[in-house]
Amino acid sequence: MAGPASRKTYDVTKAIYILNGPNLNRLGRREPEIYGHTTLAEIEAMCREAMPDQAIQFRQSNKEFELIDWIYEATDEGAGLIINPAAFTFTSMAIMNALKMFPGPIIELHITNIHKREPIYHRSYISPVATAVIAGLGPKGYVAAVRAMGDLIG
Ligand code: DHK
Repeated sequence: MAGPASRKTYDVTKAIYILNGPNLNRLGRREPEIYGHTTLAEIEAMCREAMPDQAIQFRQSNKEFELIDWIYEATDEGAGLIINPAAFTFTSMAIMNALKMFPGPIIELHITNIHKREPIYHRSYISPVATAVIAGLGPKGYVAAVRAMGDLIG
C-alpha cells in the first residue's frame, strides 16, 4: 500500500464544486414522500455551515450541457467535485466522459438509496468514474459528502 509520502496533494484554496442535476431545484415540494421537505437552498446552507472556511461553488441545472460546462470549470479551477446528477445518472455518457477529465476526487451523491428503488435506478454511468458514492442519507448526505471531500483534498 502506498505510504503517506505518495499522497496526492490538492490546492485547498480552490473550491469544492457541488453540482446538482435536473428537478433538484424543486426539492421541498417535489415528491416529498421520496425526497423530503428540505429545499436545495437549505441544503446549500448546510454544506456551507459544515465547512465555513472552504470555498464552495454550489450550482443546479436542468441542462446537461450546462452541467458539462461546470465540470470543465471545476477541472480548471476546482479541487474536488461532488455531483448529484439526478436522472442524468442513468442516461448521460456525456457527463461520464466529462468527469473522466477531472483530476481531483469525485463523489457521486444521491438523496435516496437508488439501489433500493426500481431497476431503472440501479445502473449508474457515474459510479465507474467516481472516487466514492453516497446514497440514501437524505439531505444530510450532502454534509457527509462535503466533509469526506475535505478529507480527500487534505
Ligand atoms: C434524484 C433524482 O432526481 C432521481 O432521478 C435520482 C436522485 C435519484 C437522488 O436520490 O438524489 O434517481
